[in-house]
Amino acid sequence: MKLSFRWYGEDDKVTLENIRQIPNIYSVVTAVYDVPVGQVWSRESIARLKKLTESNGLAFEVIESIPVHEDIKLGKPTRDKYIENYCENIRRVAEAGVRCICYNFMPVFDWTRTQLDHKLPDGSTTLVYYREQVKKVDPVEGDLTLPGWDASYTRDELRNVVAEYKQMTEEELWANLKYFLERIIPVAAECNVNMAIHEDDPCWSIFGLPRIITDEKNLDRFLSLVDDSHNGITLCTGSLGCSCKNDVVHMAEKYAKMGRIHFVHMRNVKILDNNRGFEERAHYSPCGSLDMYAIAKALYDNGFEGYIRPDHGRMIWGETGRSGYGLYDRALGAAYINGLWEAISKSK
Ligand SMILES: [Mn+2]
Repeated sequence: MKLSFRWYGEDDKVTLENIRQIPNIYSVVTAVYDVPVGQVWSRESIARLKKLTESNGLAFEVIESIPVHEDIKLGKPTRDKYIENYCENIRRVAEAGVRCICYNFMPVFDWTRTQLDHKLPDGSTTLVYYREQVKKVDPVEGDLTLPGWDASYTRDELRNVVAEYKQMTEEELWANLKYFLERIIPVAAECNVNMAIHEDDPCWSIFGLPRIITDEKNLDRFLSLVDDSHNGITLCTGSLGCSCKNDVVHMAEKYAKMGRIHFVHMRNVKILDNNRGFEERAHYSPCGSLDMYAIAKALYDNGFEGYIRPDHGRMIWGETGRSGYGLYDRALGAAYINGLWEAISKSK
């Protein structure tokens, strides 16, 4: 595995100098943040990221993410222009040495949590999703909002785009995803870049909007839409693992064996009793509901050689900053992943 770490660019409080001191670190995971969704990234911005990264001894091989414009997900007539831009971005980052691109196909809301700083008994704070609180939120009629919502929408724009999705069936979203993949995967293949879709987070429908990258059955369907190794997945253990219906160890084994996992997000979640939701927890298996050792072993045993990054961390030791993306707890996660991987490989 190639250990990697997300970096939000030059505005990130977590610096490349911090990241390079994590043992065994190989690549950063980053993106161009200075252009709106759907536009072509400038070669200058890409080159600058590459230069900064490499001058700190880190590889520039993973992009997270090139976001997919809503018109593509909605299947609007304007989608072709945005898909063309998307293909151009694949070409440009590939020219700069990028080998893996993470993206998602979630309507409007991307990841959803009800609180970003829930205090755990040890005094650390973490992201949580409590179903009771989500039920109270109506993104169209209500006034309540949830943290993490795309601030680039005004209230009215949000109402409109949500209303458009409410008309859409899951089958239509599948058709739009297929249309997108049929156009981008040949470009990715030509550029030798692996596309790695991220599962929906959480992996169920919210606010009545369709969500499809949610479970094994749907991942099978996704991979068959364009049956090419460049059409693969980001196995996000926390996104899949917040539903007890998903057997993440089995999925790691199955999709690694197929050679379709290109990127792994490792994090642990605690599923709460009585369908109350979940809390993000420290990476160490006993802190949550997932068996991180078994997941790492399933990847190792099935020949996984791609990128792994510690996913969200808690805020610990008084750190403040971007929720889920502080330095300390993610670095603990990275060290834990190293430990698991070393132990597994040496036991062979
Ligand atoms: Mn993730």
